[in-house]
Amino acid sequence: MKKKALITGITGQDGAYLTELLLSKGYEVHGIKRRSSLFNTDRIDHLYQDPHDEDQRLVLHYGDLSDSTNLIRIIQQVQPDEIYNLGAMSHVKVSFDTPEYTANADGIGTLRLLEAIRILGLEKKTKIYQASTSELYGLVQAVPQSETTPFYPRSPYAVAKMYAYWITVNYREAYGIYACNGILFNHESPLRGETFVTRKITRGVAKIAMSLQEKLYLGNLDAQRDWGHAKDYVEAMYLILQQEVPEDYVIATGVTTRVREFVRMAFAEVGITIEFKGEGVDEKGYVTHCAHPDFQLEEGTEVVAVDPKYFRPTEVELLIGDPTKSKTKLGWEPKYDLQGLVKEMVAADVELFQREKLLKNSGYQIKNQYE
Ligand code: NDP
Ligand code: GDR
Repeated sequence: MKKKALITGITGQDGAYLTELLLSKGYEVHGIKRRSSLFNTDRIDHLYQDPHDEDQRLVLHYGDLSDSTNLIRIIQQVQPDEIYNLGAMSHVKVSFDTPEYTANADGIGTLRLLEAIRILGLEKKTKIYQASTSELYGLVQAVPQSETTPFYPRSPYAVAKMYAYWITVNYREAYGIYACNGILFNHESPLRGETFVTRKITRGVAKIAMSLQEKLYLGNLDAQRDWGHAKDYVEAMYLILQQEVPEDYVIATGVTTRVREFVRMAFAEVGITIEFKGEGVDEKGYVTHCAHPDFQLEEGTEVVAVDPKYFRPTEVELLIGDPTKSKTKLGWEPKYDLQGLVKEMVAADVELFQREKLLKNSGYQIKNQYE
């Protein structure tokens, strides 16, 4: 019998990679997508199957984590063996603007799924993975952060995810549901949303190199993150649901890097060396050398500046995970390092903007997009 998985957040970065992985393992994959006024399935369109095909392996359902009746109906219809709850308002800065919605989708949304399992009597059949986050650690209590490090959330997003974390643990203990938290540290890819810092940087670098943008404005350049590749991290999600006993796991690389260093590495990928000068809001990045034959940037050109509008009311300064448990118990090991990740992301954005540049050179108007 084919296993069935239901993925919330299937249209997101992780949803797309996880769908590919589960399809490759022979699963029938069901996903919940939100109605939107524009197409929002860009990341999974390559996996699209004509709904008239007989052997339907990828099925999308309209739904929302804020709608219990919808979730109950979909779960009743699908009868999934595994649910991966990846759906969330996942942007930390935006959660300060939409705190109530974030609590509803990211916190109560998890409760709605767990209750659906209970209401439908699926406690013994359906396993559930909760997309927990290193943001739970927030204000540094100890490093590296492991499964036993205390939480101190620093944003409405992290507080909502803290509720989701504990309600997952509680339903496991109270009702015997196979329910687990993956406490995942930041993971990126060419599919990363454009407003998260790594993708904003790789897009900015590609556009600056191709003279489509002059400057990259960023917030806190000192923040330190433990960045991995989303492809590696969806493997861990899958493994977490394949164990004998349901448990919670930290998924991280164990290496931390400042935002400033990520910027430097991304520019280096297009042959541009930059140097930072100044402090705080006055810090700027200047070109010191441009070695790429196709990109012409003069020495001394200011390409990075700080804009305080990207600062957060409360910041998470340092994240560095301890993946010992996932390595020993799950046998999980990341295949990518940061250098490989940066290389892949910059190459993908250079390719993307080469197409844009071609259009511009042919007289087409290029759209502005707001970050
Ligand atoms: P994305 O922002 O790329 O994707 C989020 C997904 O959730 C999208 O499919 C989005 O739909 C969907 N969604 C948003 N709100 C709702 C809602 N109310 N009901 C149903 N679906 C909704 O996130 P990632 O793929 O990067 O992350 C996946 C999960 O993992 C998230 O829960 C995130 O918080 C968590 N996480 C991510 C980490 C990371 O570094 N990437 C690290 C740790 C945890 P739409 O496409 O329509 O917007
Ligand atoms: P984060 O990711 O908040 O860690 O949440 P993000 O990439 O948004 O920020 C990382 C760090 O970079 C600093 N920063 C900027 N961030 C953004 N977005 N834009 C900027 O211009 C900028 N300049 C500096 C931030 O202040 C921060 O310190 C991500 C999300 O995927 C969450 O859903 C997930 O739970 C965590 O990772 C783990």
